[in-house]
Amino acid sequence: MNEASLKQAYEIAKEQYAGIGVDTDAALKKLEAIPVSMHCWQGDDVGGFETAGAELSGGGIQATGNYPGKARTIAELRGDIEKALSVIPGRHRLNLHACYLDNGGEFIDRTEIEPKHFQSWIDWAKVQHLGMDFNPTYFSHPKAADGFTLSHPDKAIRDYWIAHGIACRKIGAEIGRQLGTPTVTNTWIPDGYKDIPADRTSPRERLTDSLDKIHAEPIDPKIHLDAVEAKLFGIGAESYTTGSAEYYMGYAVSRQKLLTLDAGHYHPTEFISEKISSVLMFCPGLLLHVSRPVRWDSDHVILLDDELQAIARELVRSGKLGSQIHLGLDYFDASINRVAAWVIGMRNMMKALLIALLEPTARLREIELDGDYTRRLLMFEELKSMPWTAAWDYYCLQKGVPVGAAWFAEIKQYEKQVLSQRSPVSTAA
Ligand code: RNT
Ligand code: ZN
Repeated sequence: MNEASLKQAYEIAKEQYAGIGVDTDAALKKLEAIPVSMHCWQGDDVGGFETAGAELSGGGIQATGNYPGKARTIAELRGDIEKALSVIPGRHRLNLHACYLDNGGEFIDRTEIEPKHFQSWIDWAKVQHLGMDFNPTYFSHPKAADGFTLSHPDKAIRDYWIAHGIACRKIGAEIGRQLGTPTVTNTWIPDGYKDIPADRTSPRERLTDSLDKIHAEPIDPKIHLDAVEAKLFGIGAESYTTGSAEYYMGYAVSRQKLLTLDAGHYHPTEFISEKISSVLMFCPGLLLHVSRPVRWDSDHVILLDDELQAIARELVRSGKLGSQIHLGLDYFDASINRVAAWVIGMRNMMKALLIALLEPTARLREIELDGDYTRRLLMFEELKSMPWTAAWDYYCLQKGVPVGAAWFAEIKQYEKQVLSQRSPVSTAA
Protein backbone atom coordinates (compact mmCIF):
# COMPACT_ATOMS: atom_id res chain seq x y z
CA MET A 1 0.00 0.00 0.00
CA ASN A 2 1.27 3.48 -0.74
CA GLU A 3 1.44 6.27 1.80
CA ALA A 4 -1.83 7.88 0.76
CA SER A 5 -3.71 4.60 1.09
CA LEU A 6 -2.16 3.92 4.50
CA LYS A 7 -3.30 7.34 5.68
CA GLN A 8 -6.74 6.81 4.24
CA ALA A 9 -7.03 3.43 5.97
CA TYR A 10 -6.00 5.10 9.22
CA GLU A 11 -8.67 7.81 8.83
CA ILE A 12 -11.34 5.17 8.35
CA ALA A 13 -10.10 3.21 11.35
CA LYS A 14 -10.02 6.40 13.41
CA GLU A 15 -13.68 7.03 12.62
CA GLN A 16 -14.62 3.47 13.52
CA TYR A 17 -12.76 3.67 16.85
CA ALA A 18 -14.32 7.07 17.59
CA GLY A 19 -17.66 5.29 17.28
CA ILE A 20 -16.79 3.21 20.37
CA GLY A 21 -15.31 6.17 22.20
CA VAL A 22 -11.62 5.52 21.46
CA ASP A 23 -9.20 8.23 20.31
CA THR A 24 -6.66 6.55 18.04
CA ASP A 25 -4.30 9.56 17.92
CA ALA A 26 -4.12 9.55 21.72
CA ALA A 27 -3.46 5.79 21.70
CA LEU A 28 -0.53 6.21 19.32
CA LYS A 29 0.90 9.00 21.50
CA LYS A 30 0.74 6.66 24.49
CA LEU A 31 2.36 3.82 22.56
CA GLU A 32 5.25 6.10 21.68
CA ALA A 33 5.94 6.63 25.39
CA ILE A 34 6.28 2.93 26.27
CA PRO A 35 9.84 1.64 26.05
CA VAL A 36 10.42 -2.10 25.77
CA SER A 37 13.68 -3.41 27.18
CA MET A 38 15.19 -5.55 24.44
CA HIS A 39 17.30 -8.40 25.79
CA CYS A 40 20.87 -8.54 24.45
CA TRP A 41 21.02 -12.31 24.87
CA GLN A 42 18.83 -13.17 21.85
CA GLY A 43 21.77 -12.05 19.70
CA ASP A 44 24.26 -14.72 20.75
CA ASP A 45 22.31 -17.50 22.49
CA VAL A 46 23.07 -16.19 26.02
CA GLY A 47 26.82 -16.53 25.42
CA GLY A 48 28.35 -13.21 26.42
CA PHE A 49 31.94 -12.06 26.04
CA GLU A 50 33.58 -13.09 29.24
CA THR A 51 35.96 -15.56 27.65
CA ALA A 52 36.56 -15.11 23.94
CA GLY A 53 34.83 -17.80 21.92
CA ALA A 54 33.82 -19.91 24.92
CA GLU A 55 30.58 -21.84 24.76
CA LEU A 56 28.90 -21.29 28.09
CA SER A 57 25.67 -22.95 29.03
CA GLY A 58 24.13 -24.70 32.00
CA GLY A 59 22.15 -23.34 34.88
CA GLY A 60 18.88 -24.40 33.32
CA ILE A 61 19.35 -21.97 30.45
CA GLN A 62 19.51 -23.58 27.07
CA ALA A 63 19.33 -21.94 23.67
CA THR A 64 18.64 -24.54 21.01
CA GLY A 65 19.38 -24.37 17.29
CA ASN A 66 22.39 -23.56 15.16
CA TYR A 67 21.23 -20.96 12.69
CA PRO A 68 24.32 -19.34 11.20
CA GLY A 69 25.40 -15.77 11.93
CA LYS A 70 25.44 -15.52 15.71
CA ALA A 71 27.25 -12.44 17.04
CA ARG A 72 30.78 -13.37 18.17
CA THR A 73 32.02 -10.01 19.37
CA ILE A 74 30.62 -6.93 21.09
CA ALA A 75 30.90 -4.99 17.84
CA GLU A 76 28.91 -7.64 15.99
CA LEU A 77 26.25 -7.77 18.69
CA ARG A 78 25.89 -3.99 18.68
CA GLY A 79 25.65 -3.99 14.89
CA ASP A 80 22.90 -6.61 15.06
CA ILE A 81 20.99 -4.68 17.74
CA GLU A 82 21.25 -1.48 15.69
CA LYS A 83 19.92 -3.33 12.67
CA ALA A 84 16.97 -4.72 14.66
CA LEU A 85 16.16 -1.33 16.21
CA SER A 86 16.24 0.34 12.79
CA VAL A 87 13.03 -1.50 11.84
CA ILE A 88 11.31 -1.30 15.25
CA PRO A 89 9.27 1.89 15.79
CA GLY A 90 9.86 4.06 18.88
CA ARG A 91 12.61 4.48 21.47
CA HIS A 92 13.46 1.49 23.63
CA ARG A 93 15.92 0.08 26.15
CA LEU A 94 18.66 -2.51 26.12
CA ASN A 95 18.73 -5.23 28.75
CA LEU A 96 22.32 -6.32 29.31
CA HIS A 97 23.77 -9.24 31.26
CA ALA A 98 26.97 -8.88 33.26
CA CYS A 99 28.69 -11.52 31.12
CA TYR A 100 28.49 -9.10 28.16
CA LEU A 101 31.19 -6.91 29.72
CA ASP A 102 33.78 -5.17 27.60
CA ASN A 103 36.97 -6.54 29.16
CA GLY A 104 39.29 -5.51 26.32
CA GLY A 105 40.28 -9.15 25.82
CA GLU A 106 41.50 -9.61 29.39
CA PHE A 107 39.60 -12.01 31.65
CA ILE A 108 37.95 -10.27 34.61
CA ASP A 109 36.48 -12.29 37.44
CA ARG A 110 32.80 -11.69 38.11
CA THR A 111 33.57 -10.32 41.54
CA GLU A 112 35.95 -7.77 40.01
CA ILE A 113 33.72 -6.22 37.37
CA GLU A 114 33.27 -2.47 37.56
CA PRO A 115 31.35 0.24 35.75
CA LYS A 116 34.40 0.82 33.54
CA HIS A 117 33.87 -2.60 31.97
CA PHE A 118 30.49 -1.37 30.77
CA GLN A 119 31.46 2.16 29.80
CA SER A 120 31.57 1.34 26.10
CA TRP A 121 28.00 -0.01 26.36
CA ILE A 122 26.87 3.16 28.13
CA ASP A 123 28.52 5.38 25.52
CA TRP A 124 26.97 3.36 22.74
CA ALA A 125 23.54 3.42 24.45
CA LYS A 126 23.72 7.22 24.63
CA VAL A 127 24.35 7.45 20.91
CA GLN A 128 21.48 5.02 20.24
CA HIS A 129 19.12 6.88 22.64
CA LEU A 130 18.61 3.71 24.65
CA GLY A 131 17.96 3.37 28.36
CA MET A 132 19.57 0.28 29.87
CA ASP A 133 18.70 -2.47 32.31
CA PHE A 134 21.14 -4.90 33.89
CA ASN A 135 21.51 -8.45 35.22
CA PRO A 136 24.11 -10.20 37.33
CA THR A 137 25.10 -13.47 35.66
CA TYR A 138 24.71 -16.29 38.18
CA PHE A 139 25.08 -19.08 35.62
CA SER A 140 27.53 -20.39 32.99
CA HIS A 141 30.35 -20.45 35.50
CA PRO A 142 32.41 -23.09 37.35
CA LYS A 143 31.14 -21.75 40.69
CA ALA A 144 27.55 -22.39 39.52
CA ALA A 145 28.37 -25.85 38.18
CA ASP A 146 26.83 -27.84 41.02
CA GLY A 147 23.52 -26.04 40.71
CA PHE A 148 23.72 -23.58 43.59
CA THR A 149 24.94 -19.98 43.87
CA LEU A 150 23.44 -17.57 46.42
CA SER A 151 21.87 -20.47 48.33
CA HIS A 152 24.93 -22.74 48.15
CA PRO A 153 25.74 -24.56 51.42
CA ASP A 154 29.40 -23.54 51.06
CA LYS A 155 29.88 -20.03 52.45
CA ALA A 156 32.86 -19.37 50.19
CA ILE A 157 30.73 -19.94 47.09
CA ARG A 158 27.89 -17.84 48.48
CA ASP A 159 30.34 -15.04 49.28
CA TYR A 160 31.69 -15.15 45.75
CA TRP A 161 28.22 -14.67 44.30
CA ILE A 162 27.29 -12.03 46.89
CA ALA A 163 30.34 -10.06 45.76
CA HIS A 164 29.15 -10.41 42.16
CA GLY A 165 25.68 -9.17 43.13
CA ILE A 166 27.12 -6.15 44.93
CA ALA A 167 29.39 -5.33 41.98
CA CYS A 168 26.40 -5.53 39.63
CA ARG A 169 24.26 -3.12 41.64
CA LYS A 170 27.09 -0.58 41.49
CA ILE A 171 27.32 -1.05 37.74
CA GLY A 172 23.54 -0.78 37.35
CA ALA A 173 23.52 2.43 39.39
CA GLU A 174 26.31 3.96 37.33
CA ILE A 175 24.53 3.07 34.09
CA GLY A 176 21.32 4.67 35.39
CA ARG A 177 23.19 7.76 36.56
CA GLN A 178 24.89 8.31 33.23
CA LEU A 179 21.84 7.59 31.11
CA GLY A 180 19.47 9.60 33.30
CA THR A 181 16.90 6.82 33.59
CA PRO A 182 16.79 4.19 36.34
CA THR A 183 18.41 0.87 35.53
CA VAL A 184 16.45 -2.15 36.71
CA THR A 185 18.97 -4.73 37.90
CA ASN A 186 17.30 -8.13 37.93
CA THR A 187 18.43 -11.07 40.04
CA TRP A 188 17.78 -14.54 38.73
CA ILE A 189 19.65 -17.56 40.08
CA PRO A 190 19.43 -21.15 38.84
CA ASP A 191 19.63 -22.72 42.31
CA GLY A 192 17.74 -25.95 42.82
CA TYR A 193 17.77 -29.72 43.18
CA LYS A 194 17.22 -32.30 40.47
CA ASP A 195 15.63 -34.67 42.94
CA ILE A 196 13.50 -34.40 46.03
CA PRO A 197 15.35 -32.56 48.81
CA ALA A 198 15.48 -33.45 52.48
CA ASP A 199 15.66 -29.79 53.42
CA ARG A 200 13.66 -27.18 51.57
CA THR A 201 14.16 -24.53 54.21
CA SER A 202 17.91 -24.04 54.64
CA PRO A 203 18.66 -23.04 51.03
CA ARG A 204 15.91 -20.43 51.30
CA GLU A 205 17.31 -19.11 54.57
CA ARG A 206 20.70 -18.84 52.92
CA LEU A 207 19.22 -17.10 49.89
CA THR A 208 17.52 -14.51 52.09
CA ASP A 209 20.76 -13.82 53.89
CA SER A 210 22.67 -13.51 50.59
CA LEU A 211 20.08 -11.21 49.01
CA ASP A 212 19.96 -9.00 52.08
CA LYS A 213 23.73 -8.66 51.97
CA ILE A 214 23.63 -7.77 48.27
CA HIS A 215 20.91 -5.18 48.89
CA ALA A 216 22.44 -3.73 52.07
CA GLU A 217 23.60 -0.52 50.39
CA PRO A 218 20.65 1.78 49.61
CA ILE A 219 20.71 3.23 46.08
CA ASP A 220 18.70 6.23 44.88
CA PRO A 221 15.65 4.85 43.02
CA LYS A 222 16.03 7.68 40.52
CA ILE A 223 19.04 5.86 39.08
CA HIS A 224 18.57 2.23 40.11
CA LEU A 225 15.92 -0.33 41.04
CA ASP A 226 16.30 -3.92 42.25
CA ALA A 227 14.17 -6.74 40.91
CA VAL A 228 14.01 -10.43 41.84
CA GLU A 229 12.85 -13.19 39.49
CA ALA A 230 11.18 -16.43 40.55
CA LYS A 231 11.16 -19.67 38.62
CA LEU A 232 9.33 -22.97 38.75
CA PHE A 233 12.07 -25.34 37.62
CA GLY A 234 15.09 -25.63 35.37
CA ILE A 235 16.70 -28.44 33.40
CA GLY A 236 18.58 -30.39 36.05
CA ALA A 237 16.63 -28.65 38.83
CA GLU A 238 13.22 -30.19 38.31
CA SER A 239 12.24 -30.98 41.89
CA TYR A 240 13.10 -27.92 43.90
CA THR A 241 13.86 -24.29 43.12
CA THR A 242 15.15 -22.16 45.98
CA GLY A 243 13.79 -18.96 44.45
CA SER A 244 10.22 -20.10 43.87
CA ALA A 245 7.19 -17.89 43.19
CA GLU A 246 6.12 -17.76 46.84
CA TYR A 247 9.67 -17.20 47.99
CA TYR A 248 10.26 -14.13 45.84
CA MET A 249 6.77 -12.76 46.29
CA GLY A 250 7.49 -12.73 50.02
CA TYR A 251 10.98 -11.34 49.55
CA ALA A 252 9.85 -8.56 47.20
CA VAL A 253 6.96 -7.51 49.44
CA SER A 254 8.93 -7.62 52.69
CA ARG A 255 11.94 -5.77 51.21
CA GLN A 256 9.90 -3.59 48.86
CA LYS A 257 11.73 -4.75 45.74
CA LEU A 258 10.38 -5.11 42.23
CA LEU A 259 9.10 -8.57 41.39
CA THR A 260 9.94 -9.99 37.98
CA LEU A 261 7.22 -11.99 36.28
CA ASP A 262 8.62 -14.22 33.55
CA ALA A 263 5.87 -15.73 31.41
CA GLY A 264 7.70 -19.08 31.27
CA HIS A 265 8.22 -19.54 34.99
CA TYR A 266 4.87 -20.87 36.16
CA HIS A 267 2.78 -24.00 35.91
CA PRO A 268 1.47 -24.45 32.36
CA THR A 269 -2.08 -23.50 33.35
CA GLU A 270 -0.98 -20.30 35.14
CA PHE A 271 -0.69 -17.00 33.29
CA ILE A 272 1.22 -13.92 34.34
CA SER A 273 -1.53 -11.69 32.92
CA GLU A 274 -3.63 -12.85 35.87
CA LYS A 275 -0.88 -12.05 38.38
CA ILE A 276 -0.03 -8.46 37.43
CA SER A 277 -2.82 -6.70 39.36
CA SER A 278 -2.23 -8.76 42.51
CA VAL A 279 1.52 -8.17 42.58
CA LEU A 280 1.05 -4.44 42.06
CA MET A 281 -1.05 -4.27 45.23
CA PHE A 282 1.93 -5.03 47.44
CA CYS A 283 5.18 -4.65 45.48
CA PRO A 284 6.56 -1.22 44.62
CA GLY A 285 6.89 -2.28 41.01
CA LEU A 286 7.07 -4.99 38.45
CA LEU A 287 9.52 -6.13 35.81
CA LEU A 288 8.05 -8.18 33.00
CA HIS A 289 10.04 -10.86 31.23
CA VAL A 290 7.73 -11.47 28.34
CA SER A 291 8.50 -14.89 26.94
CA ARG A 292 6.73 -17.90 25.43
CA PRO A 293 6.97 -21.31 27.01
CA VAL A 294 6.23 -24.27 24.74
CA ARG A 295 5.65 -27.31 26.99
CA TRP A 296 8.42 -26.04 29.25
CA ASP A 297 10.33 -22.80 29.87
CA SER A 298 11.54 -22.94 26.29
CA ASP A 299 11.81 -19.18 25.66
CA HIS A 300 10.37 -19.21 22.14
CA VAL A 301 9.92 -15.91 20.28
CA ILE A 302 6.77 -14.20 21.55
CA LEU A 303 3.72 -14.38 19.30
CA LEU A 304 0.78 -12.03 19.07
CA ASP A 305 -1.24 -14.70 20.86
CA ASP A 306 -4.01 -14.51 23.44
CA GLU A 307 -1.65 -14.37 26.41
CA LEU A 308 0.52 -11.61 24.96
CA GLN A 309 -2.62 -9.56 24.37
CA ALA A 310 -3.87 -10.35 27.87
CA ILE A 311 -0.55 -9.23 29.36
CA ALA A 312 -0.63 -5.98 27.38
CA ARG A 313 -4.23 -5.29 28.42
CA GLU A 314 -3.37 -5.73 32.08
CA LEU A 315 -0.31 -3.48 31.78
CA VAL A 316 -2.26 -0.74 30.01
CA ARG A 317 -5.32 -0.99 32.25
CA SER A 318 -3.14 -0.71 35.36
CA GLY A 319 -2.07 2.78 34.29
CA LYS A 320 1.34 2.03 35.77
CA LEU A 321 3.43 1.64 32.63
CA GLY A 322 6.08 4.33 32.79
CA SER A 323 5.98 4.45 36.57
CA GLN A 324 5.84 1.12 38.39
CA ILE A 325 5.90 -1.27 35.46
CA HIS A 326 9.09 -2.04 33.56
CA LEU A 327 8.60 -4.05 30.41
CA GLY A 328 11.23 -6.36 28.99
CA LEU A 329 11.45 -9.41 26.76
CA ASP A 330 13.20 -12.67 27.59
CA TYR A 331 13.53 -15.34 24.94
CA PHE A 332 16.32 -16.80 22.84
CA ASP A 333 15.84 -18.85 19.72
CA ALA A 334 18.99 -20.03 17.96
CA SER A 335 17.13 -21.87 15.20
CA ILE A 336 16.09 -18.80 13.20
CA ASN A 337 17.66 -15.52 12.11
CA ARG A 338 18.44 -13.93 15.48
CA VAL A 339 17.94 -10.34 14.34
CA ALA A 340 14.53 -11.25 12.92
CA ALA A 341 13.71 -12.99 16.22
CA TRP A 342 14.22 -9.67 18.03
CA VAL A 343 12.18 -7.73 15.49
CA ILE A 344 9.26 -10.17 15.44
CA GLY A 345 9.06 -10.22 19.24
CA MET A 346 9.46 -6.48 19.74
CA ARG A 347 6.91 -5.64 17.06
CA ASN A 348 4.49 -8.20 18.50
CA MET A 349 4.85 -6.68 21.96
CA MET A 350 4.08 -3.25 20.55
CA LYS A 351 1.13 -4.51 18.52
CA ALA A 352 -0.31 -6.06 21.68
CA LEU A 353 0.17 -2.78 23.55
CA LEU A 354 -1.54 -0.87 20.75
CA ILE A 355 -4.51 -3.25 20.73
CA ALA A 356 -4.79 -2.71 24.49
CA LEU A 357 -4.52 1.07 24.12
CA LEU A 358 -7.40 0.97 21.64
CA GLU A 359 -9.74 -0.64 24.16
CA PRO A 360 -12.67 1.43 25.49
CA THR A 361 -11.71 0.45 29.02
CA ALA A 362 -13.89 2.92 30.94
CA ARG A 363 -16.96 1.84 28.98
CA LEU A 364 -16.19 -1.84 29.58
CA ARG A 365 -15.88 -1.21 33.31
CA GLU A 366 -19.25 0.52 33.41
CA ILE A 367 -20.87 -2.39 31.63
CA GLU A 368 -19.24 -4.77 34.07
CA LEU A 369 -20.42 -2.79 37.09
CA ASP A 370 -23.94 -2.78 35.62
CA GLY A 371 -23.74 -6.55 35.67
CA ASP A 372 -24.29 -6.73 31.92
CA TYR A 373 -21.91 -9.59 31.28
CA THR A 374 -23.56 -10.49 27.99
CA ARG A 375 -22.66 -7.10 26.55
CA ARG A 376 -19.16 -7.32 28.06
CA LEU A 377 -18.60 -10.61 26.24
CA LEU A 378 -20.02 -9.22 23.02
CA MET A 379 -17.78 -6.15 23.18
CA PHE A 380 -14.67 -8.19 23.80
CA GLU A 381 -15.52 -10.25 20.74
CA GLU A 382 -16.27 -7.19 18.59
CA LEU A 383 -12.97 -5.60 19.59
CA LYS A 384 -11.15 -8.52 18.00
CA SER A 385 -12.23 -7.41 14.54
CA MET A 386 -11.65 -3.67 14.96
CA PRO A 387 -9.08 -2.26 12.47
CA TRP A 388 -6.10 -1.90 14.81
CA THR A 389 -3.79 -2.96 11.97
CA ALA A 390 -4.49 0.33 10.17
CA ALA A 391 -3.35 2.22 13.28
CA TRP A 392 -0.23 0.03 13.55
CA ASP A 393 0.71 0.56 9.90
CA TYR A 394 0.19 4.29 10.29
CA TYR A 395 2.37 4.29 13.41
CA CYS A 396 5.20 2.54 11.51
CA LEU A 397 4.81 5.05 8.69
CA GLN A 398 4.97 7.97 11.16
CA LYS A 399 8.07 6.52 12.79
CA GLY A 400 9.82 5.95 9.50
CA VAL A 401 10.11 2.16 9.79
CA PRO A 402 8.92 -0.40 7.22
CA VAL A 403 5.19 -1.15 7.18
CA GLY A 404 3.95 -4.74 7.43
CA ALA A 405 6.50 -7.44 6.61
CA ALA A 406 8.61 -5.11 4.45
CA TRP A 407 11.31 -5.02 7.15
CA PHE A 408 12.16 -8.65 6.44
CA ALA A 409 13.78 -7.81 3.11
CA GLU A 410 16.17 -5.50 4.97
CA ILE A 411 17.05 -8.19 7.48
CA LYS A 412 17.57 -10.75 4.71
CA GLN A 413 19.89 -8.29 2.99
CA TYR A 414 21.79 -7.87 6.28
CA GLU A 415 21.97 -11.64 6.61
CA LYS A 416 23.45 -11.91 3.14
CA GLN A 417 25.95 -9.10 3.59
CA VAL A 418 26.89 -9.44 7.25
CA LEU A 419 25.58 -12.48 9.16
CA SER A 420 26.45 -15.10 6.55
CA GLN A 421 30.04 -13.82 6.43
CA ARG A 422 30.61 -14.85 10.05
CA SER A 423 32.44 -18.10 10.53
CA PRO A 424 30.75 -20.78 12.64
CA VAL A 425 31.08 -20.04 16.35
CA SER A 426 32.97 -23.23 17.16
CA THR A 427 35.95 -22.06 15.10
CA ALA A 428 35.84 -18.41 16.21
CA ALA A 429 38.68 -17.26 18.39
C1 RNT B 1 16.04 -17.82 33.31
C2 RNT B 1 15.47 -16.46 33.52
C3 RNT B 1 16.42 -15.33 33.27
C4 RNT B 1 17.25 -15.48 32.01
C5 RNT B 1 18.09 -14.29 31.68
C6 RNT B 1 19.09 -14.58 30.63
O1 RNT B 1 15.10 -18.80 33.36
O2 RNT B 1 14.32 -16.31 32.76
O3 RNT B 1 15.71 -14.13 33.24
O4 RNT B 1 16.49 -15.84 30.91
O5 RNT B 1 18.65 -13.78 32.82
ZN1 ZN C 1 13.48 -14.30 32.72
